[in-house]
Amino acid sequence: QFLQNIINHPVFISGDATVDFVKNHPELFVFKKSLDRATKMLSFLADVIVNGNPDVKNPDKTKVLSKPDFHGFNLNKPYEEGTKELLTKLGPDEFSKWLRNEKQIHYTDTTFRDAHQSLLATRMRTFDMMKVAEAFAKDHPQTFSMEVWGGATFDVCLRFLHEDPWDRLAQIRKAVPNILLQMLIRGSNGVGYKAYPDNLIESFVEKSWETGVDIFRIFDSLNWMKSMEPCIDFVRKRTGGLAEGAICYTGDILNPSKTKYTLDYYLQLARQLEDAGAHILAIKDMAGLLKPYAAQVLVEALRDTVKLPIHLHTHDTASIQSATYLKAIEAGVNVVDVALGSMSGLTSQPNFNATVEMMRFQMRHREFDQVSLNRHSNYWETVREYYYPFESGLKAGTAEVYRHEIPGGQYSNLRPQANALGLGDKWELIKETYAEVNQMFGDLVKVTPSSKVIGDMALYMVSNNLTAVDVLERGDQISFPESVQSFFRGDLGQPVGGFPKKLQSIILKNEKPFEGRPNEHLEPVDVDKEFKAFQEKFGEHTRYTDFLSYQLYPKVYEGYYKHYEQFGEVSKIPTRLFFYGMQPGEEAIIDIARGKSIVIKYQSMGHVNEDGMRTVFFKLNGQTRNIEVRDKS
Ligand code: 3PY
Ligand code: ZN
Repeated sequence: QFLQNIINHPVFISGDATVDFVKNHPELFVFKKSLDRATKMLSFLADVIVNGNPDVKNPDKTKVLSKPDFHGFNLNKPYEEGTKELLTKLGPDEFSKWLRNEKQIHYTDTTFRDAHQSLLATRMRTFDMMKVAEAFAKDHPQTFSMEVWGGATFDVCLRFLHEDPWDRLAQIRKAVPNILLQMLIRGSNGVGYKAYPDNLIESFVEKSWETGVDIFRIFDSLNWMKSMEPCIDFVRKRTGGLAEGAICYTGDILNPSKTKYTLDYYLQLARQLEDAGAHILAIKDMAGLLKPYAAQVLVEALRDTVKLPIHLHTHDTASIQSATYLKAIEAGVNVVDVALGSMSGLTSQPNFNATVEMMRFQMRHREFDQVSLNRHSNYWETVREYYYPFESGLKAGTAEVYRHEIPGGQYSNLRPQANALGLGDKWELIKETYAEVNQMFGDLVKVTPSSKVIGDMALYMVSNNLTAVDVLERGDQISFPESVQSFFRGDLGQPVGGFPKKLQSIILKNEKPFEGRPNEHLEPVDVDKEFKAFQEKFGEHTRYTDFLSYQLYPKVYEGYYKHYEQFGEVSKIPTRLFFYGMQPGEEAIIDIARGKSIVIKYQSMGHVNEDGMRTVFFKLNGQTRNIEVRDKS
């Protein structure tokens, strides 16, 4: 096989092989088994060449995508100790005390999670992260944490990127051993859109810690303590990590006419989170509604009310959130969430690079190498281009957010959802209706999954030309979206102030709602039995983490598994090729495993035959490979 690889190698054939030929071409050591992997990869590429990536609806054929720039990254330098080592040394309770008393401001970088969830519909691939994860950890060891997992990334990894989210986490952990890694978990809803049995969440938390998560930011989409308490408990009991309890911020505490989500309301929630055992308190401002002066009042009051360190998260949708950070930092906040320059702003987090500069020469400044931050930002600027089909279209900050209150993470998803329903030209009306539905539903805390319920209802009303009056007057003849019925049944818990009763009975018809914990009636998963059944179905090679993915998203996992069987590990394919295929004559070297690469050259594509198939001609490590693909056009 080795000899075959040599004599078929293009460099050898061209007569250009030198004494270093074998040393410089690791692909010569790629043997039969990996050729199977390679064939699967070629099948995927052939499919994208012929049919396009189904996730990219209207690729711009004229678009020129530049190569990412790694200029200046020095991987030979050692890792410096960071917050990860400190947590190991102090343990979670002492770490919490240490953080509370920190004088300099700390930063969490959200580039690997919320930034792309909020700008690019969560599509950022592991491939692009792994190019810079190690460099980031070596260049910025003073970063408090990196948010890299959870939220919508779990679902999107499996469903659209055909990647294993657990592998992503493990790879990042390996590349970032010195900085705390953070995830977002939706309390009893885990990383899904509904409540799961407690023992499943417990096991999920434990495995997440074992795979690499240190900080669990725990929230509930209705600020319901009963959904957050067990999760805080699991982090304390099953991991050595930090439980960060979040209050989701909505409304405006400085608006005297708003009486539901008041300062007192948030202070009481903070006390409850502290009593439940949280190590850190997060203010999760998912829509970017926390204005600068409100932040000052809130942070000062929270510092007086609880002994926990305070971690502030916001979205820059209205474009004034750096002022919010300034006021919050003056008021004593301990950590703020930021994203690297080119992945910041708009529905994402405020700009990391610029926030550091804002604080320079001030008492609470923390030193970061600006040149290095910019270098990392420039890398992402180029890479972001590859994801242009997933951009939300928002071009400037918008104060409209104070009216519709759409969370940043939902904004970039709602628009493609609207387009898919043929409602692209009704975007203004959809945002208006979103605000209207929020009022109809009693002014909710809106964040996944409660925000999805409002979004679903708004899309439903717009596509059916319904107004709020229609819903109230003719609702008994309307069959509402499943997520809306489920919400009014109490499946997501109880909203602040309860459900609007009249609307609830219209939506539920004769069904009786319940008021307990949503997962109270769910049977615990019989893990031994179910894992065995899972392995019988999917094979003994599957892991416990696969089983957890399946438990959370059965259909999505099945889709992922089938894709994997057919196309193998597509996460290794460079992003441009993954989304847009290859051009005739183009050659690519792909690392399919550690130290193993293959050379792929796409040559040409044949005509479609009477069975609707096309042959795609490649060279794989210099040898001709023909792949048959069904033309779906
Ligand atoms: C999520 O739950 O995915 C969020 O990002 C909420 O803000
Ligand atoms: Zn967010």
